Amino acid sequence: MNDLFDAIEPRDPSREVMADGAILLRGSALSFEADILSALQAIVGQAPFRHMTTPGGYVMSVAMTNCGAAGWITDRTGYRYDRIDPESGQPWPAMPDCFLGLAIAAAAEAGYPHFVPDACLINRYEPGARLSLHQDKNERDFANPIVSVSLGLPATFQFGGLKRNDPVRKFALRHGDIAVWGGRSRLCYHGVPELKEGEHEKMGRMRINLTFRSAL
Ligand code: MD6
Ligand code: FE
Repeated sequence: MNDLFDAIEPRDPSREVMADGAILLRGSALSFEADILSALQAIVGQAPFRHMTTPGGYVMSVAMTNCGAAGWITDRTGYRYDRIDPESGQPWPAMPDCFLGLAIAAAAEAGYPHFVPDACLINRYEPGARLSLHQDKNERDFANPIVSVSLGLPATFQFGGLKRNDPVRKFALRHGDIAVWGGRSRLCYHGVPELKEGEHEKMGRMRINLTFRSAL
C-alpha cells in the first residue's frame, strides 16, 4: 500500500530513502530539541565523553559515551556491549524518557513499529574527527533497526553496501535529522569523513550523534 502510494504521490521532502530499509527523516528531532539537550548534559555529567582505543591500538578521533541498559565500548580486547561503564565501574546512565520516546516515534514513522532501544551510543565529533567505514554488527539481533539522531555541525554520511568495497553514496546529516536504518540495509557499510570546521548556533564547534540500538 505504501509503495503504491509512493508511486502516485509526490514524495514528502522531509523523507529521503537512502536504501532499502534505510530512511532519512529530515528535522524530525527538532521538536524534542530542548529536552534532548538538557538530558544529554545530565548524561555527560555522569559518564563523560572519552576517546576509546580500538582492538588495533588506535585512539578514536570521535569521543563516545552511552546511556541505557548497555553501552557500546571498544578496547584492546575488542568491541562489545557492556552494562558497566569501564571508566566509572558503574552502570551507564539510564535512558531518558525523551530519548526513548524520540527513538520509538522515529522508528515507527519509518516502518519499524516494534523497536524499543536498550542502548544509546553517543558520539561527539569535533572538526577533523571521522569514523571510518564500518558495519554495526555487535548487536544480538539484526532484525532491529538503528535510529540515529544528528545534532550540531553538519556531516557527510557515507553509505555503502554489504561489502567494504561496494560504492558509497553520500548524504548530508544536519541538526535535527534522524536516520532509521534496518531491514535489508542493516549490515551495510557506512562512515563519516572528517568533520569540517564550523560553529553551530546551539551546539558550538561540534557534532553529536545519538544512535539507538536494541543490543542485548
Ligand atoms: C554518525 N553513525 O552518524 C555515525 N551506525 O556519527 C553510525 O555509525 C550509524 O548513523 C548505524 C546506523 C546509523 C548510524
Ligand atoms: Fe555505525
